[in-house]
Amino acid sequence: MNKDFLHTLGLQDDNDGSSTGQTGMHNPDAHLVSRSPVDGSEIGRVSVTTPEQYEQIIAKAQEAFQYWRTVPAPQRGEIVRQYGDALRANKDALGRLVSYEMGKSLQEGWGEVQEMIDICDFAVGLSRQLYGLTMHSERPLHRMYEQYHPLGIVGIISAFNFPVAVWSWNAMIAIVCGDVTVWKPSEKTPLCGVACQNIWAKVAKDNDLPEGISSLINGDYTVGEMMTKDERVPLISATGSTRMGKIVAQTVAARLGKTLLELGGNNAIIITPSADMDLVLTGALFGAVGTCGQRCTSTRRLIVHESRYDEVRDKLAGAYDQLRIGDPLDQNNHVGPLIDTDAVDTYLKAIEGIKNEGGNLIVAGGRIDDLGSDCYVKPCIAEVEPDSEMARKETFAPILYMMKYSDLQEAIDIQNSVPQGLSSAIMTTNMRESERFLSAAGSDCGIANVNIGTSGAEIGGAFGGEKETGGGRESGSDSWKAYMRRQTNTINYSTELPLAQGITFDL
Ligand code: UN1
Repeated sequence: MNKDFLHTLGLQDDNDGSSTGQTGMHNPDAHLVSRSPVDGSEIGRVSVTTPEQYEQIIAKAQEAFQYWRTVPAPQRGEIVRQYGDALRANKDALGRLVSYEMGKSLQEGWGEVQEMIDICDFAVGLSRQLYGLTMHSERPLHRMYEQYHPLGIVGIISAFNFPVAVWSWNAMIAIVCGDVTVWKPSEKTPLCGVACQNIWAKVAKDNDLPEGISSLINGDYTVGEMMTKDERVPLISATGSTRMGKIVAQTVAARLGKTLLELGGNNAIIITPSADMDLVLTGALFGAVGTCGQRCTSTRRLIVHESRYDEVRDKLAGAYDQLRIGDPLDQNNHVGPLIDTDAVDTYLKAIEGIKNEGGNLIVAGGRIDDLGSDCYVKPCIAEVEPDSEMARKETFAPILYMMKYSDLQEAIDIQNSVPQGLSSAIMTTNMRESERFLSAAGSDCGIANVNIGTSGAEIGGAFGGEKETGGGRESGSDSWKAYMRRQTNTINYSTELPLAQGITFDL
């Protein structure tokens, strides 16, 4: 395989990110080994950040913040614009790295870089729109308004499944807001982190910016913990499992820091009697097997009206038979590998769990042995009861649960009965059904779609969900407010000092 993209991104064998000045000295003792799930080979090594290096990085970030917060927001936006251009120039190489290090299809790897470019564009526009409100004071000759100021250092913890885009949703918004960022990428995809940082470092250097506006740290959860416990880091934005999120939330809350959490999903599509079958098939298929079932927004459950159940099941099973599984860099393939062999074990255990609780495998799953690594599996479909214990859990793998309903309220109740609340969808051509699904008594998720699957959210909307998904909102809309502190200002331009609420306090 041609691995020129590693060279393009500055990821030669001896480069572990230290050339960017961000990970400090080479630490010979501790490395993360990046192994491709595509062919099982080692791509490179990245040194683990030591506590001493972490201190240096935080010191540089604090220093950079003193400067960056004083730069006008539109000028900060101009730097993000340049970063977006640098991403355009590197889109092919970075997309290939994402695909090779993480295992998603090349098309999805490029799509992820496109999301980064899009959030840069969004952030550039936003840099002129960090609006606060003006209120009418109840006192004469007083003016009252609010403004948003940057918070400081934003710690970003991201997951392997979107190894570059999710960082950019946080970092690009935080940077136009005047914050500085410290990023701990997933230890499963560290080279994606180094590549993004290398691209940043060049833009920063070209503009004579201080080091420390964007920094990288690497390692396992113990490295993340240095940040979550650190009161110099006012906001931690973490994407990953609910298990991880609960630990991060408690650690950060113990010091009254802020968190923005984007955790597990258990996303369902309700398929109603009037559903358009072509939309159902495309939406459900891409949602369930795209990224090998490793999106937070992957479709995990189909809640199908009894009148359409057999049709959906048979057509979908037919479509699964056509899936080409294999090297994700080969554009003829639809589905690549899972991230690692631990993920394969979790997937196989889940299939055992489904069998144990009496579920029926319509499309059988299992490991595929002859495809280049031990990480390839066959996407499967299981027919289960609506109260299935297995279907309540998020298994980060291509397992799709199908269940029947007879009345829309029942379908909505099933959809809402799981602990997670990220994405949801209804397939219907009946306006009454779709409006009910979107109403306060409908889906309880952060994302609710009509005639679209559960995955593939656009960056322009606020992204995140409720309940065990963690409640955070990233990316578009007014998500930027989480990265700033709001200040209410009241100005008295009279010669009196009237007190609020009509109180008199005469001596
Ligand atoms: C994630 O899986 O963590 O909605 C993010 C989507 C993507 C984002 C997913 N745009 O599928």
